Amino acid sequence: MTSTHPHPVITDESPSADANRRGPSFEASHELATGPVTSPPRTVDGFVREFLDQLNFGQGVKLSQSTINDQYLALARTVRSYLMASWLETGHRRRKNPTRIVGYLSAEYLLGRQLGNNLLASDLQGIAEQAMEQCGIDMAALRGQEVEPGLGNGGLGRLAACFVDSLATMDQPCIGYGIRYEYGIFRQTFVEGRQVEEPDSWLRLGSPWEFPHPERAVQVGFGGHTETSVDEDGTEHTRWVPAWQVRGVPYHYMVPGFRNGVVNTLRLWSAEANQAFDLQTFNAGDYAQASRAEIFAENISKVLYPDDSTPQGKELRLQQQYFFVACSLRDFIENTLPRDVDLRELPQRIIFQLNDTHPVIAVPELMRILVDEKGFDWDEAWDITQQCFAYTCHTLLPEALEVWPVDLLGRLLPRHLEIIYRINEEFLLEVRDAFPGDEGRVRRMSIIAEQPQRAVRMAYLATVAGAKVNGVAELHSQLLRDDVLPDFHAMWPEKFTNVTNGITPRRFLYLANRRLSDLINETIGTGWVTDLEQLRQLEPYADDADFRQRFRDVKHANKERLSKLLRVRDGIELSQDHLLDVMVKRLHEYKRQTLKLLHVVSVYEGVLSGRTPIDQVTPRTVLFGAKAAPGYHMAKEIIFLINSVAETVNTDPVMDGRLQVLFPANYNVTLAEKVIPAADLSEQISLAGKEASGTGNMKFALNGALTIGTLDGANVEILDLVGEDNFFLFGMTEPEVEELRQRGYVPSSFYEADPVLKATIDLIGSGHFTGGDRGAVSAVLDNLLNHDPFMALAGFGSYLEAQDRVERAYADPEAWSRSTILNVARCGFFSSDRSMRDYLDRIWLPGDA
Ligand code: 26V
Repeated sequence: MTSTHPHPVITDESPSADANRRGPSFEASHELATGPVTSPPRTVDGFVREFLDQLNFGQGVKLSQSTINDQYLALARTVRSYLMASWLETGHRRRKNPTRIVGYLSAEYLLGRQLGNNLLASDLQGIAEQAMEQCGIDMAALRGQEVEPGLGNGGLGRLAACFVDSLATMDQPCIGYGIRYEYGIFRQTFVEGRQVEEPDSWLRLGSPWEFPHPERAVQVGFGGHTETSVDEDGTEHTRWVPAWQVRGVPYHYMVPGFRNGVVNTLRLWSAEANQAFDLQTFNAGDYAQASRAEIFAENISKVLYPDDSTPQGKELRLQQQYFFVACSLRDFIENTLPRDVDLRELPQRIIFQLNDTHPVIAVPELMRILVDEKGFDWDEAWDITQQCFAYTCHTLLPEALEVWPVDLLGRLLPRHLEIIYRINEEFLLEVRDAFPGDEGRVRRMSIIAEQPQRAVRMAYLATVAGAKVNGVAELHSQLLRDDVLPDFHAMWPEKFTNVTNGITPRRFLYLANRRLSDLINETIGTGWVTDLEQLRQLEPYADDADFRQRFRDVKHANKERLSKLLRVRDGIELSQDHLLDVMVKRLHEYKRQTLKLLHVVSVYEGVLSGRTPIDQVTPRTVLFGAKAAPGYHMAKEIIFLINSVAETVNTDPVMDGRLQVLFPANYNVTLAEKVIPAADLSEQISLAGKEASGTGNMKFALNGALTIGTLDGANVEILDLVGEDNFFLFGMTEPEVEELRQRGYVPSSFYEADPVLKATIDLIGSGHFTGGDRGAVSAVLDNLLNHDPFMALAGFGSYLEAQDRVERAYADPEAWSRSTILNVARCGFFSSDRSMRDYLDRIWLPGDA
């Protein structure tokens, strides 16, 4: 290793072997240790008592002296104590009846706030509210005190959070494994229209939902070398001698099922040094060197990488990946499995689901454990390993597929690199066997890329090792088979499957949209909460004028709620009687926020130039929410352009307030829960063939927004279910996109051919939105006119035409309401409960049904 690493410290400072063993004979002989744990009484008085105890004995304050933060922490701990009995009972039940459990391996969990969800799951909302009232406390203020754990970037991390919610609700055993980042996704602010990132110190005011278990810490090695020896039978044995070790401390989080007495566990790992500092070095006066090991270790779980989609090949990121999977495998094999289990039975006990390639280093790690540590021969170990993993791919962008340069990997994990080479060797023999004489294919399929530098292709490793490989929407899975991994599909067609993503109806309908839930409950009962297809029963009500009115009232009230929030949060005024047109998602060129912006500017330009009389403009508010990866220059320029356009359009009297552009900073789960229920129109306008699935699209449809979208990702399936009359479809299909690219796409020809597009771009280029400064927007415009990799200019015409259809439809409130109701009624398929059912049937427990 280079000098960035601490000097080697190999200590075995892990807790004494006994520290994580269960307590002594006490357990066997005392009722108290084995009997059921009882929850506080489920009454308002019982809740108040527990709350005051938590305040007095947990926080050490009296109610009269307590701050809002004290009260929030005490309330959270109160809810926790109600869930505790179920948590312990679930663990106990699972240990008694061992089945194959799901080990969900994900570098990200974008959980969102916990308080509301845990109150909902435990059915304590009513009691808690009355209890707080009795104490004279404003419950809304306490809810507002919680900082959401933003331990993810976007769709992939939020999906993991929805999946663990569904598994608990379905009483399926699952441990979610991940990283307890000290800093989650950055907090976004705007300074003069430009994104500025601030650290997300989510732990600063306390973290009442987590349970640290230092006594269950595990050791993780890094660096060093391997040693090979030959035993008396002539068998070779290899041993990894790491150069240094880091301690992984698990933090447990409750994952409660919806009112079913089940609480699963999310186990997030935090990295610590084995010793705070080297006392001898410290005493010798080299203070910096003395704490090197500590700094190295603690850096590992310090911060979430804020890029989604462009891997930077950074060493720290590989350290994070190995750190959390090494901890998780060790934890499962040594501390979760009963001692007496024969590891040949491992596939009957666990299936590790690889959430994208981030945890794929778990594959050679399991091989290393089985072969080097447990003495299995290679073939048997490989047979076991192949049954223990399945891989989900979440992207279509070639640049998003992770590869690790072999020099980096070999330096950090020398034994793992050897194992990967051997896996590859044997795999390529198989390829040669299946396709004799086809060396081109062998080169294409090799896990090791040779160009531009020798590197391990993690998606290939995952595909070779996994029992199954899945995409996240029908179209995506098809493109995975045809374009991303075609050689692998040719070799193992049965390995490939699809599981369309889903979202949890608990958080994204029940919790986020209480008004709509109440209306639905009143109309069809509450079964939908755990069986979302029951929403179908709403279909006939689309023709009921009274119901439609109530549906509109809900939307109106949700807009009012959002408007209040934005006023306080951002000082923004949201017009109540506008069509609310929303595009919220990570900022990425393929998602085409610029296309949305071109539409906005074209409306404005139409009025400015006199082409459109102002009274013909549909009053509309366009709301953007998006974070850009800090190193993604073009994305940041687009953010600046959106803010510039917003400032000009919002204040130009010529628009008479009919067009508003809002861009509240720091879009996150908490804001999503307020924005989505208020939206009329959902923008899902990625270039076909680029968005793997999308899950925001599902959340909007389920909350009664209509979609304007392309035939991409899960839009295809939404359109299929809701019907063409209830969806604003536009743009090229994926094959049409390919065809245009083949023909040679010249964006400027679209600019020249379409006078509206030309006027729109010219207005931006004139510096109209940037105080006359043409240079300030040139990067975005040059890119559009000369490259436009995601064909925004080619999509402009059909997009504008679709927006016209939107406005005509919106002008008829009854027909619009009918469509929104049908969207809600027909989107039950997108429950993450259904996704989990599909994973169980097709991947985790096939043949079990
Ligand atoms: C990639 C990387 C690359 C290295 C730096 C950190 C990092 C973090 C995340 C990712 C994954 C990007 C892939 C992703 O988020 N895909 C999204 O997954 C959603 C859930 O399946 C899906 O709905 C979105 O369409 C897809 O873009």
